[in-house]
Amino acid sequence: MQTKILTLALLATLAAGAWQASSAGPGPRVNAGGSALKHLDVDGDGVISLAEFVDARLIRAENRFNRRDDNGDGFITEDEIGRNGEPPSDEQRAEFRECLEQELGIELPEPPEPGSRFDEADANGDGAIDLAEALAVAEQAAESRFNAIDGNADGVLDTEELAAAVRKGRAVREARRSCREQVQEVDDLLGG
Ligand SMILES: [Ca+2]
Ligand SMILES: [Ca+2]
Ligand SMILES: [Ca+2]
Repeated sequence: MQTKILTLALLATLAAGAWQASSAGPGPRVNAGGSALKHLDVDGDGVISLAEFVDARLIRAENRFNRRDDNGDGFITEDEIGRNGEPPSDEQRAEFRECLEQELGIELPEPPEPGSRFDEADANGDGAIDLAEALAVAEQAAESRFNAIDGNADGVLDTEELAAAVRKGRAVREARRSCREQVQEVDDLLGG
């Protein structure tokens, strides 16, 4: 039993060492999650409250809203959302999804129907999303994200929880990048 615990502790130390070595960049490096804490901990009590988390997310949502609102009329239309080049085909989407599930070793939830997110966000159904509607969606998303990160469910995010979330986020980003490349490679190979 004792040996097992020692081995696990050793493994954890080695893993931490490997992580630090692989992430050593130029200049001093804050621990994973450390800079998130510095940014988000407005009242400086060393943890992130739900309010701190949601506020930060709403500021980002407002900036994103303004970027997307191409003609600056205060509404985002489906047209303005779909302006980021050609959307991936169903086939590409399916390949990407399969690859991601393999890389991350998880089963992803069913993707939403195309357009359903827009319709959900468009609460009053006038065919455009205004800032209040966009912020309502962002607030809900922020709350569920907060709860997902709050591993011990004590209503605040501590440094350990932040570090774990940052590491997981990095792994997901890495998997997405690698899967995008894989899907692209098949396309490049097969042509048009
Ligand atoms: Ca705080
Ligand atoms: Ca607009
Ligand atoms: Ca917590």
